Amino acid sequence: MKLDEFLRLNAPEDLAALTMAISKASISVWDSIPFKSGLLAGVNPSGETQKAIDVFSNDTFVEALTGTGCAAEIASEEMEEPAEAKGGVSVAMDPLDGSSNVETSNPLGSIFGFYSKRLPTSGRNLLGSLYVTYGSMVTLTLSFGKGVHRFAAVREGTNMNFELLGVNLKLPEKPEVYGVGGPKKEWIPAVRGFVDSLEDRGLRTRYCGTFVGDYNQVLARGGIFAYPELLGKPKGKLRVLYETAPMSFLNEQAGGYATDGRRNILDIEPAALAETSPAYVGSAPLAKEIERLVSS
Ligand code: AFP
Repeated sequence: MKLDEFLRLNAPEDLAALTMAISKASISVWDSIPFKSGLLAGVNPSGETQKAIDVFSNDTFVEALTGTGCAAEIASEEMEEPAEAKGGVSVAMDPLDGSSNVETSNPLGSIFGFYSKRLPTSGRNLLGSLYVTYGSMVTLTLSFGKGVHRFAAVREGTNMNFELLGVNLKLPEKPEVYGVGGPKKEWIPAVRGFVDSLEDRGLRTRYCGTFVGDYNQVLARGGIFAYPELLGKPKGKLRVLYETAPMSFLNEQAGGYATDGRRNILDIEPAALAETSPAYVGSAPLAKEIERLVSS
């Protein structure tokens, strides 16, 4: 089944239009990576160096989302202020997650959260979320609150279309992999102890340095991804609105749980667009275990 048909049957009209626009724009982004990577083009609001591909991805998605008439505003990791539009859904996005993976051709991704309220707001106001992976395949994994479904881009003549790859994805019961970001020597003690115990339980490290790539492995194999609280960085690195809340929404729909170490990530009320939080996302028993360890 093609993405547009699936959306016609399973999604509200506005979310369907936004998702179709993202799917088309994601192919342009993917196509452009070899041509636009590696060129410096400024600094983003968090002070990180922006590459031309970051700027291109941002602009491509903003234009596509605005064109649907369904977005109320579009907030992005790459923009200081949201782009205002005339529709009803607030969209928060990380247009190119893991851009430091470009040169090495490791996986990249894009993350989108569809919120019913003006931003910033809590993940409890998410209507749906999706992420795209640019890896061995271009995949689009989405949830509108009724399970998690995945599509893969396939070529048909001169077009690329997204075809259904899997429905109602669930985290496997037996966890197999874990990936933890940040410098190991800066992990708080609870995280160090937890990771040692994961090793003792036979889980294997899988870490590619892109949230969506690492989470994608957790969804397929069971386990946990974390960008934890660090000794000098209690709020971690990942942004609540653009990254951790949309992924937590989807992870919950796949039967998992996501915490900042003290509470469900979906309960965080971010005060600013770029607010960050530690994130422990994956199989529910493991995420609840690290929450107990961090909060005790
Ligand atoms: P970049 O977009 O700068 O490559 O950062 C990616 C990211 O935000 C997230 O996708 C990764 O999980 C995390 O950073 C990796 O950070 P570390 O390199 O500190 O482990």
